Amino acid sequence: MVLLRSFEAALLRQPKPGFQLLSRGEEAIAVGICAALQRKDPFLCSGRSIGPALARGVPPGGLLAELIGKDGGPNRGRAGRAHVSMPSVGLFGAHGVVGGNLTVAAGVALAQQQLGTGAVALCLFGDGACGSGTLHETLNIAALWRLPLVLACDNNGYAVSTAVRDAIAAPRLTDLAAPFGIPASAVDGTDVDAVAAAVGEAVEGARAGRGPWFLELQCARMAPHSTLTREERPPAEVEELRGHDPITLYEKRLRAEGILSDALWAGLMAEVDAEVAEAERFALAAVWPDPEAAMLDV
Ligand SMILES: Cc1ncc(C[n+]2csc(CCOP(=O)(O)OP(=O)(O)O)c2C)c(N)n1
Ligand SMILES: [Mg+2]
Repeated sequence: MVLLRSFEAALLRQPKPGFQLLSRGEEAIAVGICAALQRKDPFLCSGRSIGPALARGVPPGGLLAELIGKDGGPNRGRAGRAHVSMPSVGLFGAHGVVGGNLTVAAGVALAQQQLGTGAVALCLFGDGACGSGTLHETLNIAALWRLPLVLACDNNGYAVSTAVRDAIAAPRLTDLAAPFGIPASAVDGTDVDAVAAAVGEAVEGARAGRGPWFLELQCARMAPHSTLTREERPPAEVEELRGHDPITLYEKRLRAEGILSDALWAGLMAEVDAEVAEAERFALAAVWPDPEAAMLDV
């Protein structure tokens, strides 16, 4: 989680950081999910992909290069955060279209079922996708065919500046899974252990053939919607969100439990600083893509 936070700070230091959707405040979701997945489990995420991509194992240097448009990224700088993918580490893509990853994830899950890989697909999408037809189509077909699919909704309360309560008629997002008979649970998405436990239960249930599961991961976005969006939420509300910082909460808990000492914390910070510095060196040294190659693989 500290690596994710520090990586994003390094990204913002770049001369042209680009149009980015940061994972600040949502690190426990990315890390908790990826801790519960096996390497063979395909993971799809939304355009808020930086934390999820790092947590899944995309090398920080390559990801930074990708985000600033360098040839050294896993997609040679042509995908950016909206479409970054790296199947070799199990990242079956970020998806820039809200709700667009859900039907793709159903297909990926169907492939696992038909090929008998024993893998479970996990699709991470935002609350903004909950009003989208693709969620309801995916819930239906996943339930009907008992697909090995976990649908994990990152509920940070907003789609840009539209609050969930102004966009979704269901009182609780977990209600959306009920008509299809899909088990659903709401989880504190600022608690990395709670996320890992809930995702682990859902993934292992799907792996055992019990079909899909819907998870609502409740969290707080600690930055404006994007690096190019001004903060539109009420100042008092934004101030209150500081109390939901998943890193601070976990640090406090680990200290209280006697697991984390000052020395261990300092060591972790030094490790992360070195990893991020190395990522910056890699990304800065990477070459720009050849303009001739712009339309390749499109
Ligand atoms: C179909 C579609 N409509 C609009 C957009 C523009 N857009 C990008 S992100 C976003 C908000 C998404 O909200 P949510 O799903 O809650 O994810 P969050 O940004 O909160 O992580 C919107 C409307 C888009 N990418 N795709
Ligand atoms: Mg949202």
